[in-house]
Amino acid sequence: MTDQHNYDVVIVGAGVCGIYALYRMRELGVRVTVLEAGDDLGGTWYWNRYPGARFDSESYSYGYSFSKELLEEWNWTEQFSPQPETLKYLNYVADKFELRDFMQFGCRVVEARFHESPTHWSIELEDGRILRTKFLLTAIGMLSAATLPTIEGREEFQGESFHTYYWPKEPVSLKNKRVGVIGTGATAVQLIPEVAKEASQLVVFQRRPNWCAPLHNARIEPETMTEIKASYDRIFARCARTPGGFIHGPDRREYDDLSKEEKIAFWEHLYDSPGFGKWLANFVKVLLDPEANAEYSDFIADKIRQRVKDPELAEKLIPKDHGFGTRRVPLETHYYESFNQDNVQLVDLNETPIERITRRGIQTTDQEYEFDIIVYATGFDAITGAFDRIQIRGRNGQTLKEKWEEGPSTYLGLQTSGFPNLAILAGPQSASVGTNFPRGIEEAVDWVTGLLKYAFDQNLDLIEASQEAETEWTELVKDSYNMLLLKDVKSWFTGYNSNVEGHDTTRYLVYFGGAPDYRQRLTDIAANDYKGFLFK
Ligand code: NA7
Repeated sequence: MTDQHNYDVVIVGAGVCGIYALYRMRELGVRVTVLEAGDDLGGTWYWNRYPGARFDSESYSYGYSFSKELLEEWNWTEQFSPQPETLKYLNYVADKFELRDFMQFGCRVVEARFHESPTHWSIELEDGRILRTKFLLTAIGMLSAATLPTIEGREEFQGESFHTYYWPKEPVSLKNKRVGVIGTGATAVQLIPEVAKEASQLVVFQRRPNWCAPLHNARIEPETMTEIKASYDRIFARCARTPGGFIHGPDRREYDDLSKEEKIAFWEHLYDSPGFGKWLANFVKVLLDPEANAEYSDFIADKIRQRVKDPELAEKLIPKDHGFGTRRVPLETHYYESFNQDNVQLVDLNETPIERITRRGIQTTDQEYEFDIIVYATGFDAITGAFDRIQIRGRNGQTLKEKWEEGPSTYLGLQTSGFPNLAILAGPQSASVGTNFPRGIEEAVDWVTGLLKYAFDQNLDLIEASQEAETEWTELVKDSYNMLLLKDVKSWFTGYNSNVEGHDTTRYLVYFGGAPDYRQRLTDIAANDYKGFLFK
């Protein structure tokens, strides 16, 4: 084994999280490399190139906060940055901090195996190379394992077809094309209005509608950017106080003390404001209490009815099986208006299910739809999917997939017993996966950096969560769902995915105790000599 293959730390993934983890490891001065399956850095923002892909978080709340110089230099041009600009930003960060030389692209990890005496991980790459590292950090994304529908005949289709995550790098011409889109999640809701502008015919295949609300994107003029730069301290302090790490935090007024008129006036204001406020700046009770939730859902349903001309179609676009905010709320720009266009059609799969994909298009129980392009906006094997795609073997050769078969169990969403020296940055059951992502990952990465420094400083050989601490944390994660209405709704928050075998029961993937609570716990644990971890 040459020195070139030996590291103190290997980071898997060069997305938002991996880039920052590398920055911190470089600061620590350890021998580190990043292994990235893609041909370049960017993760989510490298892969998702579909038209309309952009932040749903305010751009200035999404950038890294660790460098004042970076904050001063970078100019966002839109309130909600589109994918190309975000990718440019991540490249700018990597270049500015000279991180690129420590990244290896086109490196898919197929297996990572823990070895005792001497303690290390061996990492096998698809190209056959084997690397060794003391510590292994995963930054493999929470929505990076795309899932295609298990519909018969997919490979028979003669036109172009792709999952939104793998939207081709080369421009795809939609002009005068007949396009079919399967899915109506946050991705499809961004994509559909863009396709509707170009395609001669767009057919949307909807299984369950979502509660969507307007994004209200706008350009950021240079003077506004100057003001934003002067306010960064306040912006990040605000994000640090809210449960989701966004600038939007819940309205804590007593719901029942307000008149119907007062509530409606507030909701009108939210609906007309940019971003996630309609979901996250709402009254707390809306997400906890069925009646309050129904009132707000009715308000949003009326908005949909006002925006969609055909009343029958409007009803199809209004969710009936879950209330507002109990699944991830897609933010949209003219989504509902797209369905008023003559070239756009909705197929309700509850009425006419898809039977198969054919050579020419999609066959439902009603008819065959012919397409030039089929787009699968069918989502992800969320949060645990990327872990399942690598053979991560801990003590006694057990894989993480086997250990998590019934659902993940972790300590803090950062470590799991039986897999020493593995830090799962922003892993399942962390709060980071439920927050404005960069805010969550900065915290997770900083904390793990502290833990590794502690280990390096004391020449410790091994770090592992105790089984007891893990069991306690996993229970706490389950409890964090208890109060929320979302616990009874099938979504990726609750671990459901109809396209993945076995993902048809509730799995507890997110710590919903809120970012401030999570941060406090991390701080206390570190101050307590990393209570809950075993060291050797
Ligand atoms: P989502 O939110 O998981 O949405 C996937 C969509 O695809 C959703 O509407 C699904 O319907 C639909 N789907 C999935 N499989 C099928 C099959 N087999 N047949 C018909 N329809 C299907 O993924 P997105 O990519 O939109 O968003 C993921 C996250 O990315 C998002 O939350 C943001 O955080 C960014 P269903 O609702 O399951 O009935």
